[in-house]
Amino acid sequence: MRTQVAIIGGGPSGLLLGRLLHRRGINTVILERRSKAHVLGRIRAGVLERGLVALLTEAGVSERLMREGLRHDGTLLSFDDTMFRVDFVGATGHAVTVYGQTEVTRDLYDAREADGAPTLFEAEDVAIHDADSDTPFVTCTRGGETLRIECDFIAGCDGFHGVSRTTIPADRRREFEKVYPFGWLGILSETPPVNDELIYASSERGFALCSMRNANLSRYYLQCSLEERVEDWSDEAFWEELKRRMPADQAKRLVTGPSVEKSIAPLRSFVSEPMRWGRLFLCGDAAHIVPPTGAKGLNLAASDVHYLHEGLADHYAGRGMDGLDAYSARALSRVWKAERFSWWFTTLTHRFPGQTGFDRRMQEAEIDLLRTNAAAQAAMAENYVGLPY
Ligand code: RFL
Ligand code: PHB
Repeated sequence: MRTQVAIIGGGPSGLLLGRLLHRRGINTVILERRSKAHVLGRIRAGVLERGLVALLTEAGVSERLMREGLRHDGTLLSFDDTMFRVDFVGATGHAVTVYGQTEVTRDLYDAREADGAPTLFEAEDVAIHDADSDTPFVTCTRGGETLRIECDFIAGCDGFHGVSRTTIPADRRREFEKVYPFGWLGILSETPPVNDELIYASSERGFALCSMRNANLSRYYLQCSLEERVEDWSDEAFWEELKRRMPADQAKRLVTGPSVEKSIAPLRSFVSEPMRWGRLFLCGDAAHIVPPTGAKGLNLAASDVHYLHEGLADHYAGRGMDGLDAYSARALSRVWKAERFSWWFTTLTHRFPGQTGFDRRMQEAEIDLLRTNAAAQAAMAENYVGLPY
C-alpha cells in the first residue's frame, strides 16, 4: 500500500490532520490501534478555543458544533465561599465553545468516511521504519496479516503511550516532565449543569471543577490522591465531597443523579523536543501533555495540526520544505506557553501534600489579585481563550 502521509493514531489530532490534508488533495492512511467504538467511547476534553473552532470550520466539520456547541463568554472561579467571574469577551473580545471531544471525534470520523479515506482500525504492532531517510514506511499487523505502507511523511498522532515518540532515538530527543502528586476523579451525569458557566473551585479540601457537555449532561471533577480507586467512590460520596468544595450558594443548586461514567486521570506536564525526526512529525499528546486545569490538551493538538498541515500543503504545492522545517519550533513555541498556563492554573487552585501555611497564603493572595485586578484577569483570559496561532 502507498500513501502520501501515513498517520499513526485516529484520535482528534490524526483525524483533523487527515481531513485538512484531504481538503488539499493530499492522501492519507490512518492506522488506529483500537476499534472505532473504543475511540468514540472515551470521555475527554470539553472546551474548544476559537482556533480549534476555526480549524474545524476550515475542515468543513463544524455544522453540528455551531448548532449544539455552547458559547461561554467567561468562567467562574471560587475560593471557599468567594466566587467571581473572569469575563473572556470583555477582556479579549473572544469566547470559548463547550463541545465534547467525543463529538468532535465523531464528526471527524463521519467526514472521513464520507471522503472514502482509509482508516485501519485494530492495527497492531505499528512500527515506523527509515523515518530519517527519503523512503520511510510503516508496518502493522491486522487479523494476522502484515501490512506495509510506503509514504512520503509520517505523522505521529498516537498519544502519550504511542510508538511514534519513542521511535526517535533517545539521543535525538529531550524530555521535560513534571508529575503532580494528585489526580482528577471525573464523573459524567445526565443532570442539568449547576451553572451556565464553568466553576473552577479552590477549597481547603482540594480543587473541584463543575463543567458540562450540554443542557442535560454535566461533567464534574474532584482533585483526589493518586492512591484512590474509582470503585471506592460511590456517586453519593462524590456529590457530598463536591458540595463541600463549592461555594455554599452553588452547592444548594446542584442537581445530583447517577453517574454514567466515572474515571481517575493522573496529572502531568510533559514535553518532548524536537517534534520532528527526519520525515516523522509528532502531533498532540504524542509530543506533550498538560494537566487538564486550563483545558489546553485538545487545543494544543489542534495548533500542532494547523502548523503541520500548512507545512505539508506548502510542500505538495511545490513551495519546498520551509514550512516543515519550521514546524517543530513553531509548535513548541505555543506548546510551552500552554504548558506554563496549565501549570500555573493547577498550582494556583490545587492543594499540594505538604503545602505550608505560607504556600496557602500565596495562593490566596494570587486568587485575590485575580479577583480584583483587571490586568491579572486579562492575562488569564487571553491564555484561556487561546493564544493566536
Ligand atoms: P489521543 O486522543 O490520545 O489519540 C491518540 C490515538 O492514537 C491511538 N494509538 C495508536 N494507534 C496505532 N498504534 C499505536 N501504537 C497507538 N498508540 C495509540 C490511540 O488509540 C488513540 O486513538 O491523542 P491526540 O489525538 O493527540 O488528542 C489529544 C487529546 O486527546 C488530549 O490532549 C486531551 O483529551 C487531553 N485530555 C483533556 N484535555 C482537555 O483539554 N480537557 C480535558 O478534560 C481532558 N481530559 C484528557 C482528559 C486526556 C486523557 N487521557 C489521555 C488519559 C482525560 C483523559 C483520561
Ligand atoms: C471538561 O469539561 O471536561 C473540562 C473543562 C475544563 C477543563 C478541564 C476539563 O479545564
